[in-house]
Amino acid sequence: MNTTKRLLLASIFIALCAGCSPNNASSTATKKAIYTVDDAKAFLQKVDTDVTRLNKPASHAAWAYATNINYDNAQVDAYLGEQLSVMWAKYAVEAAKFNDVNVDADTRRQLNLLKSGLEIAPPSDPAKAERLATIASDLAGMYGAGKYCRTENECFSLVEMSAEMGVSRDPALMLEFWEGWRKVSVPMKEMFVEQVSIANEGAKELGYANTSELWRTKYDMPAQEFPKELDRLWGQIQPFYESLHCHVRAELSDYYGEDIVPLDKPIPAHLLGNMWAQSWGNIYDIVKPQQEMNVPDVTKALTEQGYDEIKMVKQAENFFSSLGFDPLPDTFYERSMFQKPQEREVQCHASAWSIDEKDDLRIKMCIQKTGEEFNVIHHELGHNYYQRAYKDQPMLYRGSANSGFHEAIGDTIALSITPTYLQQIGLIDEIPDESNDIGMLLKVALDKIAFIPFGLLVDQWRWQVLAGDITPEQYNTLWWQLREKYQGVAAPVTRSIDAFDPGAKYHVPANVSYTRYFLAHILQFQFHKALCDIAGSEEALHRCSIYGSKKAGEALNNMLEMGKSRPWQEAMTTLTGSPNMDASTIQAYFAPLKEWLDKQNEGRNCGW
Ligand code: X8Z
Ligand code: ZN
Repeated sequence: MNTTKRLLLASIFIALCAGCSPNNASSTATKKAIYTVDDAKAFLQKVDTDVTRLNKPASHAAWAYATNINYDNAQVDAYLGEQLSVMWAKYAVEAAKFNDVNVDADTRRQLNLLKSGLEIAPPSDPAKAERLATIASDLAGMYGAGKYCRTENECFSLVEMSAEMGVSRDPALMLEFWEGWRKVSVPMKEMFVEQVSIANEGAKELGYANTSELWRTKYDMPAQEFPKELDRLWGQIQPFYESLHCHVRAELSDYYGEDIVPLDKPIPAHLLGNMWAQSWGNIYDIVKPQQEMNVPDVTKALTEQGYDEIKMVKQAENFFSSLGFDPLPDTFYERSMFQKPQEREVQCHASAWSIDEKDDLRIKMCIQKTGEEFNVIHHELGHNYYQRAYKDQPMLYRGSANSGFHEAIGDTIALSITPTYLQQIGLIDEIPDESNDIGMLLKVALDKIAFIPFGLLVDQWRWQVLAGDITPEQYNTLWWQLREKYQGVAAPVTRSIDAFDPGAKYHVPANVSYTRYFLAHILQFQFHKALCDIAGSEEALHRCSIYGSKKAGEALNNMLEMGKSRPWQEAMTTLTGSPNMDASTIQAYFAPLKEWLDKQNEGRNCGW
């Protein structure tokens, strides 16, 4: 997440002049003669200055609230978030006056980015805009401060329950936490419904049918083409996912018994080592090959080597430095939040910030000393290095080529955390030979391939919700239909009529689109391959680490510096030589594992 996060928040007081509406054809016609190319450029300059100026205090307020959830910080966060999104919406509507001016391609791109830049658009009715801002702030606070209380005196935070879901093998405890966490989202539903309705008014004022269309319009292709592109990519992955699912279900059934994991049904969602069943690396020990495999246990290594939170972050920074990126500023270490403070509520969901869009970079995490979190640190730093690389672009280009790119950079680097790299930095003693590769590939697939259908379905749900295609009564049912359809997982217990399970996933109350992660999981393999080629690696893709390659670093930086100044297809070409997103690199990366899985699955009943 980057600073545009501020623009998710809603707003107040938008003074629309009659005739500025993009839907008002006659007034546009009368005005087209008066506006020139220079006017458009001057307008964009003013937008840049005004938004940049307001973004800074709004970011400080958002940071203060996210790292200290209380009533006062919520007021300031909501107020400044509202000011910023109202300003943006006003300019986005005003940009329509240049619709018929024959501007150059660059100016047109900025005008288009301005129009589609908001996630949640405030309507011009000040009361509604204010309400939207309050809802956004309240939902964020409810998620961040959310707890499950077993008894009056025994409560658990999400961090505590997530940690337990990763290591527990006790179905009753996992079920308790699974259900417990989902109580937090029940009271969110009413506000969420209200938010959808107000945001759709705002989207209409910008000229979109609804917020769903606004969200699908951000990908340098027609909004109706984008879902087809996702279907195509999912089609490339699906057979592999189904093989993985088949193996995992069979092993879980062996472990817990067929009464808990039936062999012809979706997998119960509380048994996969993760609160949302979105990545499954934590159950590697249950599903691993029978043959002994030496797969580095990074969690164990970190503990044995006495790594604390700061050392984990410094080690991740060191990877970027080895590629030739400048060190992070001292203020990064002074101002970041690496640990959950005891005395106050914070939003623990990991995020990366560029507060002043210059050098004030920070991350906010409640770091756990695990291999999984070591990866998340790389993920977050990827955001920070991207933010720094595009900081000199005009405001409207300060972002990633498409949302998936921002999420893919740190993950790309983390794909280089291979046994060879771990040995180089002293975390393990010896590099396992190739006979251990299946184990290693399985571990990566449990994290990355298992994630892909989840990455897809969250917005399949949201697009329908935001388009108003389904009623609030159908929200939870649709959620579980999609969970079953794409992931082959099911709720372990019947969901009550008031359940709002999507709200128990951070990005729903926070209004962060989720397609970004689906795309990132495809892009990161393409980026990894391109960088390995540039680094001159002769290893198999899953053994390649670009650690220390200045050439790879330079190639990566060339793409990062572009920000969103060009269509993402061009950024893609800059690094990979091809303008297309494509999952065939994933197929190549995991080819030996697919073969192994298919052998394991012989004679098994697959599918759900
Ligand atoms: O939200 C995140 C990052 C912050 S942008 C930690 N991720 C998604 C999630 O946790 O659900 C990374 C992978 C998917
Ligand atoms: Zn991220």
